[in-house]
Amino acid sequence: MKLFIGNKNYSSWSFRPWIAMMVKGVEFEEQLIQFDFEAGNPKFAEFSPTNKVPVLHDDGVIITESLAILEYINDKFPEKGFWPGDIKTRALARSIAHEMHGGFSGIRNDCPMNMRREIGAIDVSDQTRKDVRRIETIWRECLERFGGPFLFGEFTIADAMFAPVVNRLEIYQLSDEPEVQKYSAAMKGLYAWQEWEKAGRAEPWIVEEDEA
Ligand SMILES: N[C@@H](CCC(=O)N[C@@H](CS)C(=O)NCC(=O)O)C(=O)O
Repeated sequence: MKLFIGNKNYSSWSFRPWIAMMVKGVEFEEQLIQFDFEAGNPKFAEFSPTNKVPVLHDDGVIITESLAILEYINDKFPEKGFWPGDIKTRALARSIAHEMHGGFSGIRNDCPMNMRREIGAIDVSDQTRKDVRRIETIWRECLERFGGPFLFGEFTIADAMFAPVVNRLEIYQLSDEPEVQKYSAAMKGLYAWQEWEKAGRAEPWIVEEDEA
């Protein structure tokens, strides 16, 4: 299996399947293709039908869309617990994973993931403030109900989908809720998180439009 990803400093969608596979111990080859937004990312066309990353190639199948990649990995390794085992809990986990995938346009537009950015607040839109309140509610309810340290106890795809948000809430100082701080500490304590962050910080490339 080969996972094509963008810059670790900025590529929030790439981070999701990458961290899930690392946390669950799935072996894969990784290929990082540097963003070149000015030129329209021409190299992406060589491996990605959507011209976007992440993309997973596995034995003749090409899977685009972060959440579809995660579902494929779950199907391929059902024993690894990518989703909660209980049907109703799994439905909740899928609900919030899909909400992340299809929503939160405010925080996604105003606050790019940026592993090496120094912590500091920026002006954000009302939509972003609404997104942050909703994220706080989701995390608080999940942690209270399932006991942490991750949203459904053990790390699942739901955590992978929210991983870039952990970085955004921290670097733009968007929340001081104690539950957010606790959850962020659990996520940032993962070896996989630390490896991704270290690599992102070491990258020399600057993407101006992602420097908020
Ligand atoms: N909905 C897609 C979004 C993928 C996406 O937008 N990826 C960005 C990088 S994080 C990208 O490849 N951008 C390149 C471009 O738009 O030219 C997913 O879930 O994978």
